[in-house]
Amino acid sequence: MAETNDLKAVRKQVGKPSKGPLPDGYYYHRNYGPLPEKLKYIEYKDEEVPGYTDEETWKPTKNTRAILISMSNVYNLGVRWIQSVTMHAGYDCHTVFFGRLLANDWTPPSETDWANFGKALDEIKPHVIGLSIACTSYWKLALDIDKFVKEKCPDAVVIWGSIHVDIAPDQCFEHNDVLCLGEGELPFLELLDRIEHDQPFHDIPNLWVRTRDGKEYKNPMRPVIRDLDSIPAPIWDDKNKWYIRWDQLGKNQDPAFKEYYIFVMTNRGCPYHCNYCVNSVFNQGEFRSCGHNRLRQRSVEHVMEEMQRMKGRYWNFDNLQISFFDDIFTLNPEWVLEFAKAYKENFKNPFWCYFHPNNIRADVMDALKDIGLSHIDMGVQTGSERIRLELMKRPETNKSILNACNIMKDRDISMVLDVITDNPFETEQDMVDALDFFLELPGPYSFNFYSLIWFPGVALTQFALDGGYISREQVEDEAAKTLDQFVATFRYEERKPRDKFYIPLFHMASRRIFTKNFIRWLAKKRHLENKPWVLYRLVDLQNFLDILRKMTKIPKKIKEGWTWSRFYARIKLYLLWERPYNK
Ligand code: B12
Ligand code: SF4
Repeated sequence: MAETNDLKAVRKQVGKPSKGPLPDGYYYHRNYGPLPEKLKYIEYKDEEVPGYTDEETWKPTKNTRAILISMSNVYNLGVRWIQSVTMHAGYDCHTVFFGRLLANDWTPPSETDWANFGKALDEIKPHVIGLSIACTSYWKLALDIDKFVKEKCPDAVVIWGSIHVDIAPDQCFEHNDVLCLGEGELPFLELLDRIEHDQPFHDIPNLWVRTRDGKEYKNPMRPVIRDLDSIPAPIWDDKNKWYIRWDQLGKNQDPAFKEYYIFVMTNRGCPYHCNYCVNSVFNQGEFRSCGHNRLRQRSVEHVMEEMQRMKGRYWNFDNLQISFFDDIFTLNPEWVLEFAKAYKENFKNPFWCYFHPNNIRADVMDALKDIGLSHIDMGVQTGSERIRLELMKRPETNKSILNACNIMKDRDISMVLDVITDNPFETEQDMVDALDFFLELPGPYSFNFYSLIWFPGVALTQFALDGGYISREQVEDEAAKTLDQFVATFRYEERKPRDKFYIPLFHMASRRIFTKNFIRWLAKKRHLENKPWVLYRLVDLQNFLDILRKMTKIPKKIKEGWTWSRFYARIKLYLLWERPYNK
């Protein structure tokens, strides 16, 4: 393609049948053409392309330029993976991290931010613009960004991908002509390759394309990448990274390195199908037949290599806590044992990860504890077994949660349990049962309370809509509730008085500062429903005492080798994430 920004010629071709085979010598050839038999996996092989090894010396070898836009998310692993694959293949692919959100703390982009975004687009002059709608809550922002980029770069091909496209493709297709469903690495790469070679792209597997003459192509999906080692790891360096937030424009600077989190993903896929979660969508229909829900585990070496590259990048790396952001970290226990050995040899960072109560093995916990597991985060979502099993379609019983907690308690591993609040299906009896159960669990432990968000596309939302429990305006593309109330906070006025009463009691049940008898006694004082502030102040008192309790552990931590820098990083994390609960 000519070294020009004008893609009209390319666009005109869209819709015409492909003329003959694509040029030879392209590794993606094996992913191209008629779809192979279902679930017969096809892989991209890294060694077949020159590769991206060094940000200082790397130069694009192709003409097509692309931008990926990550909305309010400086981590966006999906986008980092796509950028990594396309830069390995020689494309000048940039990521713009537009805005930033962490737990209930979002401000819309300012006028200066939009102007800075315009400057970035002017400088990059992209042929392809990829918008990652990783969270439905940014739907309205996505539409604004889409309008802005189409005005600024009228000739560029604008493609949308990520979770919201997966769960609401029809809605997205009404607003944009090119969508990518499912994993984006290979379809996006193939799109760039087609544009590079002046080929039409209406028939790329995973893409939905509306051509200029109005024809619609909803192509089937290709099998998922089974061997995750066959694609390069997510990219973490300053090359081609932009950030726009708080009136600042950063060029060739990865904003993640200024943060207090390190995110690593070692696997893809979750075999469960809890009916409020995106994985329930991946567990059915075409997503399922492509293997989207299947566990795919990167090798230990692949993960270690990525982490070694991150080391030295982050300020204060050794003192930062690592978040292994797999849906469930321990799905493959043998892998975890192998990983633990390698981690011990190479890293000293504390870390945490998500666990499922049904996937906890004592020997695995021993190994993880030994290498720095700071806490586990386990989704139980409700203390009511009835709600968990029957409504949320989670498989774990109270007994299996208790068993998992006992394994942690015996090993002195801190536990954080995720619970979803503001569930209109919970009855008074469910709340009573939940409090009993939380008091039964071995304490102290902590809760992350999340307010129930009605994400489109998942069965629970449909059930609530069909039953008239919620209105269409409460569905997240309209409501954007996570921007303010993802982490459940006391200041949420719309919460039912009954939930305002029980949430602080649950909180008290977990920390064990107050006695169980005192909490049970409080639970009988139902008139406090109208004065929940009394309970909130008790939680404040509990938190204060809890901090004092934590401070008594400081000498032990110092003995264990904790530096001031590590304490500082932990305090920052506490302020960033844990405090909003009490805002
Ligand atoms: C890791 C993670 C995070 C991390 C990192 C975010 C990220 N996306 O990487 C952090 C902690 C920052 C985070 C934050 C939040 N998250 Co989150 N997160 C996840 C999690 C567990 C995994 C995402 C992931 O990395 N998957 C692996 C990668 C490879 O897949 P992927 O992101 O889907 O990307 C692939 C494709 O979608 C596609 N693709 C992606 N972008 C693009 C762009 C283009 C152009 C193309 C062509 C393709 C494409 O290609 C990618 C590579 O294959 C998911 C659950 C899940 N299993 O998906 C929830 C999930 C995405 N998060 C969710 C939510 C609600 C949030 C928060 C609102 C929470 C909060 N208030 O803090 C924020 C919102 C952040 C934001 N601004 O988007 C929800 C979103 C639900 C929805 N319908 O919108 C999910 C689905 C969990 C759930 N409840 O079901 N999250
Ligand atoms: S176990 Fe977790 S990640 Fe898996 S489907 Fe359930 S909520 Fe989603």
